[in-house]
Order: sequence, then structure tokens, then C-alpha cells
Amino acid sequence: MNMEFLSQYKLYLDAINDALEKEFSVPDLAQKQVFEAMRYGVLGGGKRIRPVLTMAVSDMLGGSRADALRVGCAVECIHSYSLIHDDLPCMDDDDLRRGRPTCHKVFPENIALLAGDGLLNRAFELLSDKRPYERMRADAVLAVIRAVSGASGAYGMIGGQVIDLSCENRTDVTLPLLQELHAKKTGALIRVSALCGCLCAGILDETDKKYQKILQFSAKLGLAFQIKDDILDVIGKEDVIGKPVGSDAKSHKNTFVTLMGQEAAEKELQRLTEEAKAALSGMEDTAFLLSFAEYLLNREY
Ligand code: GRG
Repeated sequence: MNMEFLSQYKLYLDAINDALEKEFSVPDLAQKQVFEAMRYGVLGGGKRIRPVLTMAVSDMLGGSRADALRVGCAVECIHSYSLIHDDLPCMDDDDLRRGRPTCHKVFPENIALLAGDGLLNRAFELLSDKRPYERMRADAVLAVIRAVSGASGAYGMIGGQVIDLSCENRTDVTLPLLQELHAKKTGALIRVSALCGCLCAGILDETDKKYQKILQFSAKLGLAFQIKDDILDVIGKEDVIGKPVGSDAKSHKNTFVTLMGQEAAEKELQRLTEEAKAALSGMEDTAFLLSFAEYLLNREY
């Protein structure tokens, strides 16, 4: 990976981690435990790809760095909440996340559930609290709130999760349904992260050429991200149990790898990454986003 990209990515990461660290101090209140669980959920690792997208798109289009950081952190709160809830026993029932015990393994399950809820609300507090924005006008802030709440809700991420639950152990899931599932479950938040970058930079018109290009870029990137995740999942499981996902007769997992086969999934990942990059053609200062697409293609976790 080129050094310029890596040092810029690190700059974004440091800014995001510092801002989250400050936002999530633990007050000495009777309900202290939920703040501790929220802090645990939002800090401690993560690639921060969603706030990085917001900041990179905003930077590219001339938005304020401070405003984009604030918006990006709000999106990361929502992402962190979704991970806490997704790991709960009533969902995926996972013990590990980002190499550490999941939130409900460290805190009581009811507190982990409430910490997820707390993070969701905190995202909107962060967007709408009384601290002034550096450059964003009220209509842009409202557009961010509208876009983020829509992408996280039942038409977006939650909708995708519901489709996912309805697909569990089914053997008749088609590729278009799997694509729709992931366009909502993971894709909606990735798309809105990038589009928030446009909103931070004052591009509110959805028919604007730049907005449309960023939408295309992030839609392709979101799907590519999920395919890569499915491929990494197979590699991880092969390492652990010596056989690929899907070969277990007791459970059928619907992933891009099980539906398309690994080779086709890898080709599709390449194709979507190229299409994402091509969507930016004609725009200026795209170097970081082009490298970011490559970084996601080649990532190992
Ligand atoms: C339960 C409300 C609710 C929603 C669940 C998005 C989602 C819907 C669940 C997340 C669980 C999951 C494993 C989704 C697949 C997409 C994925 C790989 C998410 C992890 O995102 P990364 O890789 O995580 O960006 P880091 O740790 O880097 O932040």
C-alpha cells in the first residue's frame, strides 16, 4: 500500500479514536455501568471505515474536517451499537468481537442491550447537541440526521438484519436476495457514511453529479466489502476447523461464497472494486478514496 495513503488513513484513525475517547468518558452516576459498556463497545479497535469514508469524502469536496469528524463519529456509534446487538444471544450469539470478549460477555446481557440502545441515541445527540458546527448549515445537519436515521432504520440496516434472520438455514436463498440483504444490512451504513461527506461539504442536492458519483462509489464498495468479509470468514474457519464454511451438514449459511463459490466471489469482489473506482472518474482529488477501495480489497481482517 502506498505510504501517503497509509499516513493519511492513520491521521483519520487517530482523530476518530481521540474524539471517541473524549466523547465516551464515564460519568460518576448511578447508571455508570451502561456508560462503561457503551465505552467498551465503541472503543478498543475497529477499522473505522465508516467515519474514514465521511471524512475522506468531505475533505475531497472541501468540507470542514471538524464537522466531518463529528458526523463520522455519530455513524461509528451506530455501527458499534449494531455490533453489540448483533452479538447478543438472541442474534448471532458471538463470544468474540475485534479480538476481545463481546460486550455481553463482559457486562450483563441486559446492560449490553441497553448500551447498544444508548449508543444509537448518543449518535443523534452528537449530531444535534448545542455545540456549533464549524461550517455546516442547519439544513445540512438536518439532512445528515435524516439520512443517517433512514439508513439505520427498518428500510436500511435493521431491514437487512430482518431479511438475514428470515434467510437462516434456508437453502433456497437466491443471489439477488442475498444482494438485497447486504445492500441494506451493511451497505446502507457504508453508503450513508460516504454521502454524509457530501452533506458536510454542502452538497445536499441528490441529483448533483458529485453526489451521484459518491453514491455509486459507496454502493459498489459496500457490496465488495461484504463479499470480502464472506471470503475472510471462510479463510478464518478453514484455519480453525480445517474445512470450509457450508460443509457442515447441520447448518446452511448463506454467503456470497456458499452461493457463488469462492473463485466467482473473488472475481466479483475484483469487479465491484474496479467499478467503485471507476465511479469516481471525472472527480478531482480522488487518490485517497481510490487507495481506500484497494485497501478494503486486500485487507486481512
Ligand atoms: C442487530 C440492529 C442490528 C443490526 C445488525 C450491520 C449489522 C446489522 C450487524 C453487524 C454484524 C456483522 C458481522 C455484519 C456484517 C458486516 C460486518 C463485517 C460488520 C463488521 O464491520 P467492520 O469490519 O467492523 O467495519 P470493525 O470491527 O472494523 O468496526
